[in-house]
Amino acid sequence: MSTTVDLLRYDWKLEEIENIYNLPFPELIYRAQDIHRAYHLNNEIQGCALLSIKTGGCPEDCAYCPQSAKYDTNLQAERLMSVEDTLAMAKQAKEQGATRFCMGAAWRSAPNNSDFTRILSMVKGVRELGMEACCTLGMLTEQQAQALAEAGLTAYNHNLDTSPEFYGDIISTRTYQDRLDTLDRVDRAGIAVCCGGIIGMGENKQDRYNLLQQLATRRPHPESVPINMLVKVEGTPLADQPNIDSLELVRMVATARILMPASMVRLSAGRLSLSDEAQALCFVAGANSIFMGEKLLTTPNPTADRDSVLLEKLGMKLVENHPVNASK
Ligand code: SAM
Ligand code: DTB
Ligand code: SF4
Repeated sequence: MSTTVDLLRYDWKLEEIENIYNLPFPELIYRAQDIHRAYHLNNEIQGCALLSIKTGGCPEDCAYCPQSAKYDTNLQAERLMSVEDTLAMAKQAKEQGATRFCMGAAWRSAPNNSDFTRILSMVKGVRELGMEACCTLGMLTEQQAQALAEAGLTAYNHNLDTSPEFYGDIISTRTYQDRLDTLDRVDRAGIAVCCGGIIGMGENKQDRYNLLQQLATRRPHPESVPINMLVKVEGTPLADQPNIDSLELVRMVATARILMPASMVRLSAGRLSLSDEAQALCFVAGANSIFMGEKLLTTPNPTADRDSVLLEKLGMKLVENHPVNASK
């Protein structure tokens, strides 16, 4: 794919992003689909499974997150899962058709103790199952990123979530620069970056363009870009946010696809509140990955059965063997 990869751009201007996002809908979808077809098999979706390996009790104050210890969300905090239980879940996910297994921990930053060694064993075990392994553990040091790379980690998820300008309204316990620093360490360790954001937190459109610019001017582009729609959880400061129009989500997906042609665009949290039609539009707009299984980290998600009915109706299928694509 060297010729198409050569066409990737890293100098997107805000005005260009705004113009793409606001194109007449048919034109936007046409352009996104055109680019999607040049870089991906447009009838295939990658299935990723998500497991919360360490739940709740997080010291951060992310306003959207049910796992923050600052909010009373009725969530039972749990210690780090065992390697054995984690790998049993990975095996099950593989049987359901997932090719990537994502392990999430409610940490501000990855610890430097036996828990981290356990994570390395989990990563090795997932890779031995023939799956891609992804982790999201909070901030990482250079050494931790290196150790994860050596254990065979495929990708590290670390979201920028929103624009630099709006970030302080959502999280006060860390800075945007903290996030960028970890992303750079992940890049330098040679691990693929999975980085995206959330819409529906009360951000304005400018914040969405700014987030997209942050992502699309990274070199290389993130290997995968999760687009989450806020899952409103009682007890969090964002519990009463108004619903967003699903067509805004489609615009966000389409714009991400146009700006970052080779990346996987993952239709992430929030699918349970989307109609089949809205999900289908997201796929047409270039989303080519989903989280499978009845639970995200702590909130519900469509079941694998329900997704297979949807994909069947759309004449689409899960990717059988997804090699991490080169987005450099
Ligand atoms: N603690 C680590 C961190 O924040 O990087 C990893 C886990 S954290 C739960 C992973 C991502 O989940 C967040 O960056 C955010 O984008 C997403 N997320 C968390 N709660 C969400 C919600 N209620 N709705 C949508 N996305 C959410
Ligand atoms: C991402 O962007 N979304 C996933 C994954 N990366 C780790 C997490 C969504 C979490 C939704 C809220 C919950 O289930 O706790
Ligand atoms: Fe903690 Fe991550 Fe949730 Fe923020 S998003 S409160 S860092 S688990």
